Amino acid sequence: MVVCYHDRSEAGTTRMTMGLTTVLRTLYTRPSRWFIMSDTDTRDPTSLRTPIVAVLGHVDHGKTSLLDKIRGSAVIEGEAGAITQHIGATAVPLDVVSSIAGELVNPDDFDLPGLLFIDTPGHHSFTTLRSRGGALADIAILVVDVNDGFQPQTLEALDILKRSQTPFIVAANKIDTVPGWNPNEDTPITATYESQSDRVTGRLDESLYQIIGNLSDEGFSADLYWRVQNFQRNVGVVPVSAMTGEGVPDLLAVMMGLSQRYMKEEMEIDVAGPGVGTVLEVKDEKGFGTTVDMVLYDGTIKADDQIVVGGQNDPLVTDVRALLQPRPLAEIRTESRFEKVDEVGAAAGIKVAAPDLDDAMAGAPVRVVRNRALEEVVTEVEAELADIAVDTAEQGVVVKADTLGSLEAMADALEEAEVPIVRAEVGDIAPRDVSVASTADEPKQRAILGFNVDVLGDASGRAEIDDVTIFSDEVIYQLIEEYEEYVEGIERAQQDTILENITRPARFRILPDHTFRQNDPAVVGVELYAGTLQNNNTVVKFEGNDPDRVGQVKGIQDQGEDVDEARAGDRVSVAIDGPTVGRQIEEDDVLWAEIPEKHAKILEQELTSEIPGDELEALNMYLEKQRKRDPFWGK
Ligand SMILES: Nc1nc2c(ncn2[C@@H]2O[C@H](COP(=O)(O)OP(=O)(O)OP(=O)(O)O)[C@@H](O)[C@H]2O)c(=O)[nH]1
Ligand SMILES: [Mg+2]
Repeated sequence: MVVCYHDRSEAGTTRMTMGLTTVLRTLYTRPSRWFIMSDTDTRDPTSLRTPIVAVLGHVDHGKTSLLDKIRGSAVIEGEAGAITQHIGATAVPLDVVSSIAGELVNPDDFDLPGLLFIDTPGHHSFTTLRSRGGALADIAILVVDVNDGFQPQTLEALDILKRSQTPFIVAANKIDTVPGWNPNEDTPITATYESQSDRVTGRLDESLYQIIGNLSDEGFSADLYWRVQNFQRNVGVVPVSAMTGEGVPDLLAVMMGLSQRYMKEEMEIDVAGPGVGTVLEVKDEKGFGTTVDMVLYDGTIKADDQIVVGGQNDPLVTDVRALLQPRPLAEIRTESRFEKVDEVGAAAGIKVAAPDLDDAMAGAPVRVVRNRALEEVVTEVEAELADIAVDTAEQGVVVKADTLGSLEAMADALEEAEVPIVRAEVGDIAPRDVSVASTADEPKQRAILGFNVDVLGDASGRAEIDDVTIFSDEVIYQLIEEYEEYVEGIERAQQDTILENITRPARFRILPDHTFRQNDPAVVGVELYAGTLQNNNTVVKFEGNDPDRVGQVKGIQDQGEDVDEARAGDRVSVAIDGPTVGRQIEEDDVLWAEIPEKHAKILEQELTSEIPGDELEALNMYLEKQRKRDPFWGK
């Protein structure tokens, strides 16, 4: 499926200024199931899996509340039994979607079995949600708080959606918090919108247009969902409240419609085939040891299957000991939170208990072996892992991340920022990472960038001793910005020290009637035309283009005070050891500080932006003279 995101032109401001009410009326005149194509397909619906929907967004913008609301609404509709709570996910079957969405969804129009929502906590990296080199989620909901607007993790989520080409819609949440809002529980947005006062709708519109504008700034053409004709070109924005349920029918209808229309082919799977999935989290579970929470996106997994799981080093081969699902709420009093199941089919969230899972990595592939050669499956897992592997350099920074997916995203972002990586691994920052970082030759590479990971106690002490800087953040671009600022600081300091050790250009003239002493040393009054004259500078005089060394500065006095240097515009007296006034030098002569060729090269190639304009001018004149004699001088 091709998703075009970079068409900014369609979020035209003229359309946006059109009153929402006017627009909403047009929704009524349009068939409510506007996004369904005529469906003459007769494929066996049992071979279609549930689309996986990732719910993303900034911390506290209401992702979990939205899913709770959907579950809660189902209870009210008497459909609670139909909703199954999965590990890390909630499965909502089509008939439940339809009963919540009311007339917006007619189940006869669909053959997809429903939707599987994956909730991603704001502080967690949703980059875990990967599969076979792409996004694990087939489609996503980006939740944005209408009061809070775009926040760092909103931008991060957008970036990941863009990179992975995942289609998405935006849920503009918490519309009930608009001052004066008159709630109409669980109604479609159109109905509740019409019952609000103009003042209230005006304020809501403002927030919504702000969000649409923010999306456009990020390169996504967006509009309120009922105005979007082509969801492959435009991002639909759905105003909702997870608190009152307003707009939730619309949200479900759009998700269902989009999946059916654009994703049906990708949902075709071999239902009974060996399962394929992605590790969401590796967790210690009392009574089960190390378990993995995974999302199965293809085939089935059975309680007696052999599986291959991506590990820190090699693929792990192990036998499933138990498949665990959360117990329904009513049965929570029993000793275990989980109930064992014999088999699950895609798409599903499931906890797998098995021996030897300690080295499993979040974001890594899981494959069921079943009737195939083990070697073949191991090779498949290896190939997937190799696909994610980060290219490392001889020298560079150390990168740690919580999951394979986020490691990959970090590596991409660092490559873009032209920051080389010496080592990239999933896991917390440990002392041995500090050891690796401390071997870097360049100070700016003595750094560890940790995304969503902890710094183990002894690692931070070690880092201080070894002069390694640790950066850690929960937003990738912020992490990289922090590091870039640090590098800039180091480079500035380095240039300052280079500049201290380099001879600066200076051009000056001996003033007439200012010879205070003829020689040993000659003391003359000078005026600096350009640059910085420093004590101990060698002084040259050009005869045509040939520089003649005439002596060395042995003291500078400004109004009777000894100084180390003089700047352009200054008039100072200078003691020059070597020449005699009237022989090697004369009053009115123009003299120069000699710039060693190596220094001239560094100045021209690295420091032109660091030195003052007059000094640059002196440098260029000096270079010009030298290069007339020798075109390669200082190159
Ligand atoms: N008034 C109002 N409050 C809401 C709404 N949605 C969520 N909240 C509140 O916002 C807070 C955060 O909601 P959550 O659902 O936990 O947010 P989240 O996005 O899952 O947060 P993380 O998982 O921490 O990233 C809670 O106090 C909710 O009650 C809404 O539509 N209206
Ligand atoms: Mg949450």
